Amino acid sequence: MPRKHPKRPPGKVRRRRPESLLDAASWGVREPANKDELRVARVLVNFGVESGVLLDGEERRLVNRRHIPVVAGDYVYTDGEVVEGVKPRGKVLARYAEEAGVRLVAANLDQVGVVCSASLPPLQEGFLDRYLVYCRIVDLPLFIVLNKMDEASEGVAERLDAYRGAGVDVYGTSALQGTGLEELERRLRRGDTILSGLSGAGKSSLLNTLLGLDLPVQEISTATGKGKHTTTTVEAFPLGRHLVIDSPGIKLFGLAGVPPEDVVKGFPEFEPLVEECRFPDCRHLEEEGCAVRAAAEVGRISLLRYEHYCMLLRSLSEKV
Ligand SMILES: Nc1nc2c(ncn2[C@@H]2O[C@H](COP(=O)(O)OP(=O)(O)OP(=O)(O)O)[C@@H](O)[C@H]2O)c(=O)[nH]1
Ligand SMILES: [Mg+2]
Ligand SMILES: [Zn+2]
Repeated sequence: MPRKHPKRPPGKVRRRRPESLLDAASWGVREPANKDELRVARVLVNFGVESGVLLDGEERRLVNRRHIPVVAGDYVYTDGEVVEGVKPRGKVLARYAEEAGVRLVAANLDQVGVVCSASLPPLQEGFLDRYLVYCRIVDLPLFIVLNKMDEASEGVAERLDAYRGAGVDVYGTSALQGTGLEELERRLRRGDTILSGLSGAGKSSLLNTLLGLDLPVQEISTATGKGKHTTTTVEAFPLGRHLVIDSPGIKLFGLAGVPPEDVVKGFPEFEPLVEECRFPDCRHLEEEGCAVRAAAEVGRISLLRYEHYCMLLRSLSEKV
């Protein structure tokens, strides 16, 4: 029986959501005064009223408190029945959506796997670029999974060469035929990983094949070529000593609160060129003598990525 938990102290306002992606990690972190008397559990999934957790190696449910926000991957303090507080988080994945604002997705991550489709939904480089900017800023290693290789459209794998050039590992897989999964599994065993990306790319299908799960999957829409947002909760599954986390597909990775001058961190292939720019404070937009722009124009670096850089920098600069 879930224990009735005490009401919040009077006058305590509901915690405001963070406004910047970069503030999301500390959202609702609260260490109880009696933490030394409590046990620590790892959150696998937040069901709302309760959380599914790992406590001493066993899967259990704990009652959530409304004012203590928890996400998959959180370490929480508990008396064995109720979540009493959240431990300070390590690296997190947060996202921004116009309707919902900044959302904390999962916590205490070692890496992010962005799952893309080699067929439908179509590959969107701009989407990858945004993930890369966020992950480089928070220092979370990112890798790309190019799934549905069994029906790959022509030239799609080569479009990822720009990312390989930027030091990003790419894994070609087919959840349907089971190819490329050993390499992917080796990568997942390196640390706690979240799989993220567009709806319909095959995140849940990959975990079903890899871990023998029965997560719901749904065909993409024949009318739009897009996924149907089948997965609605962020849920972690143990894989060896680590967790692998399935998450709902997203439409756009917004970069709310990212300082414009940090955008360049998502474009490490610019780095060796920057010192050739005429002006030391070159932002690599229209400045004269910009070596980055010159390299993009002659194809030494990806023109598409350079254009995305300019777009991102302009859009973030306008907001401040
Ligand atoms: N041909 C092919 N189809 C695949 C593969 N992996 C997944 N699919 C199909 O793609 C569709 C979407 O798969 P899901 O696993 O639901 O995709 P998801 O990324 O979890 O989608 P959301 O939960 O909406 O974010 C399903 O019809 C799958 O059968 C693959 O490797 N090859
Ligand atoms: Mg899914
Ligand atoms: Zn420049």
